[in-house]
Amino acid sequence: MKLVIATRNAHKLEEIRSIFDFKNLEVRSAFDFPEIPDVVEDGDTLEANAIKKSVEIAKATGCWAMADDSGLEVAELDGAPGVYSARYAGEYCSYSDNNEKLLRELAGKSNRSAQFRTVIALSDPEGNVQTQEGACPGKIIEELRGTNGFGYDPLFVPEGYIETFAQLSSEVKNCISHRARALQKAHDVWSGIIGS
Ligand code: ITT
Repeated sequence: MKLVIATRNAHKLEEIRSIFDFKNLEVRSAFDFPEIPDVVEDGDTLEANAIKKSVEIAKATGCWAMADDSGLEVAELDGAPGVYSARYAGEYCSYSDNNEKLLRELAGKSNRSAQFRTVIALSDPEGNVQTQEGACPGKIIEELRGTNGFGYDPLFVPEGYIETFAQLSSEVKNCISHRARALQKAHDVWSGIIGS
């Protein structure tokens, strides 16, 4: 059985492949299907976008497809950037533009609580889809620290740690992260379908 990981984010792909044991599945990613156009992520929720990405890629490739939609939810900002995490500072912004905007929005605020949340969707080639979710609570610090990981990792300190995700090793991040928690649930529930 072939399964496509429906992402064009190389960091995310690496994390998913390190966390999830796909056993003897033939695993591909969206990078292996350059002819398929990017999925437009216009849903209002992480769940809607994860479902859209997995269903569109499953139908276009004729394979099972797994998609991850993730976001950073900051309490003081009423859950922003949330579903808009990738484009927080504008349509073609960089990770560093997003981090600078987040620091500006939180300047002078004492409540720095936040969580990362991931929804994983799994679709069969006909578009029958299921989801699992995981979250990782923590806080946003006042300056960038560390170079590992991607996105908002240099600003996020997970609960129970003093280092940011970008200072922690990938082994630690991949044990405790939002993505790890969603994929652990996915593995428990879907091991009869994929992996196991
Ligand atoms: P695909 O849709 O192709 O999978 P993407 O980068 O657009 O890739 P998302 O929409 O799920 O992925 O992610 C939104 C943004 O949230 C992403 O660009 C990062 O800025 C941030 N993000 C997601 N997961 C993260 C993580 O584990 N650590 C830090 N930032 C993360």
